[in-house]
Amino acid sequence: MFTTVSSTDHKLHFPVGELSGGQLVRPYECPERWDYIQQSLTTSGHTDSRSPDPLDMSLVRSIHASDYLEFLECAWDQWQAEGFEGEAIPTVFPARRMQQRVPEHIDGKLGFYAMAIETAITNGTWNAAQSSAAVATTAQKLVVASDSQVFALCRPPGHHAASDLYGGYCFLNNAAIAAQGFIADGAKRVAILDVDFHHGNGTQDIFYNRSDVMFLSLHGDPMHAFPHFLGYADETGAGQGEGYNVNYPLPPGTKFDEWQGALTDACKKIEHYAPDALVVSLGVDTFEKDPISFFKLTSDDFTRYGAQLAGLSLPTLFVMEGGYAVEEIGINTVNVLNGFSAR
Ligand code: 5XA
Ligand code: ZN
Repeated sequence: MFTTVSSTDHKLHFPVGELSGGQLVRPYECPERWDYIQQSLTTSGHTDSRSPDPLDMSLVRSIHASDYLEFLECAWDQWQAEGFEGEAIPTVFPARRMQQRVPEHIDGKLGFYAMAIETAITNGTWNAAQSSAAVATTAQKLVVASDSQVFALCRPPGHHAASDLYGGYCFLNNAAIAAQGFIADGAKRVAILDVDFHHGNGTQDIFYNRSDVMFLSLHGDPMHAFPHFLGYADETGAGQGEGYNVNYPLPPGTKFDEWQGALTDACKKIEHYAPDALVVSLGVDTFEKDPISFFKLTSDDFTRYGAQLAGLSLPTLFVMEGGYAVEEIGINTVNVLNGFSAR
């Protein structure tokens, strides 16, 4: 049985608008996602749950730049101080051949720190982001303490957040902070396996020059899928990190057999790396009915790959990322956990 760490503070972040397909729509990343997952956990017997401990900001600072953290903390107040009445979204960016300076005006700051514009900042965003990171770090400590099966029900998600970038619904990189927590607690090597449909550009960027954290990601080919500008197979790490970044970009329409082929290869690489702990960035937007993705996994496929991950026999922390087919998000998430614990 899994222990779940979660916090109702996720509800503090509930933007009402997302620019999608040229229209302002209700964000796909909505609070009900959390409710559906909680319900499925309860009905399937994963009833052991707990709230997070206070967030260790020094750990967060070892992953995120201090100017970025200050920006996140103050963005909403600065936005309001300008008299703006809507939600804070960026409209201008430091594109090619422009200055990479942090402007004083909030419009400039938003563009400087954003990697995408679907992600609004609102009144409760900073507190919700901190609670999500606290969920991940508390869960990480539980894995260290008991080697038990732990699920961090993080919301907002984290894998698109780089040390100084937000977007793709992410503010603090929960999986990266948890991985750093394992290192701080004595792990020599940690592997992060990202099975969300979207490439975890933030996680890759954070660890790109490091050999103590290996990052492997299965995702929609960025030629055709968000985040478009990172996630290609030729991104293999740099400096000390050369060879410790592995991307598996997969084409539109990918079904489980092909997806599992990539997973099997990733698992072999993880075995060879022999990490002390594994962090799984668990997005279930690989599901065939997901509204913003193009893989074709069925609900049963999630159980299958959960069992395959258990075969690695590693202390494992599951950290929630994306998934927007809200009716099925709970069952698909629980299927991974059930597959993992049944093996
Ligand atoms: O894993 N990332 C996501 O699910 C967010 C994608 C945002 C696309 N605009
Ligand atoms: Zn995703």
